Amino acid sequence: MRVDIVTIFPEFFDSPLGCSILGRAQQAGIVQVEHHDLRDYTDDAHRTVDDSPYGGGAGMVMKPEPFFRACADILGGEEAPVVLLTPQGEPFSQQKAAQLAAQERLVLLCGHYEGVDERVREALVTDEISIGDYVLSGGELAALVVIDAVVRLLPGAVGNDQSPVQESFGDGLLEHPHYTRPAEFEGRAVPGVLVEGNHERIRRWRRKESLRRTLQRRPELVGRVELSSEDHELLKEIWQEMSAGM
Ligand code: 6GU
Repeated sequence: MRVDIVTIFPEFFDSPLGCSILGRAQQAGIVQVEHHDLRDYTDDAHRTVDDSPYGGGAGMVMKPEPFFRACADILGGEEAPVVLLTPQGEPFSQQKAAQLAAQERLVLLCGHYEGVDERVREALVTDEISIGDYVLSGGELAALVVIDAVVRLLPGAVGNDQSPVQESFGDGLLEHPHYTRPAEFEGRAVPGVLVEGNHERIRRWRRKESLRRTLQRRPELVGRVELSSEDHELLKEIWQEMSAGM
């Protein structure tokens, strides 16, 4: 996969793209991430990327021409999703990450100031993404979040090919609790079922704790997953334990 980022802060990306899974995935040739300085696509001596809004008011609006030139240069007639990172976008999700991970190329446009000229949205952008209901000073951090979530789904990016599906949201539920050695730490013991080594009991315990955690922290997610008959049994047990104050 190839990802092109268009930004007014290209330096922003050097360090995060160099470490961890993102760094290794690039080294391994699984993904190529390039960033482009939007100011390189201006045509005035001041390299102007913004201007005052038509109709007046506070704040500045990002000009359309540099974005159009940047995309024409980057894509050279090729088709690819062009994603604008903006708080007005569709809420980012694991499902959206999986959809983007299936693409050969992605172009990410980082918005700033009060916004981006609407014609960029109309004629250039195919997808608008927000990473949550809070305001960031620019789309750069959001672009990094999207890239991280997408790249780790690419085959070979995460050491164990199974782990991306097993974890939280891969199956729509939050993860069960995890433990490692020691078996007892400061008076807190690891649940016996995990130590005993009965794999069927361990599987059932994990599923139940995954359901319990999701029910407690993100109840709205439980309604969105397909529940098996075992899940219904486990939910009944959890409900009875909760009623009994356990
Ligand atoms: Cl994508 N951009 C900005 N500026 N703020 C945000 C965001 C994006 N997602 C959440 N807040």
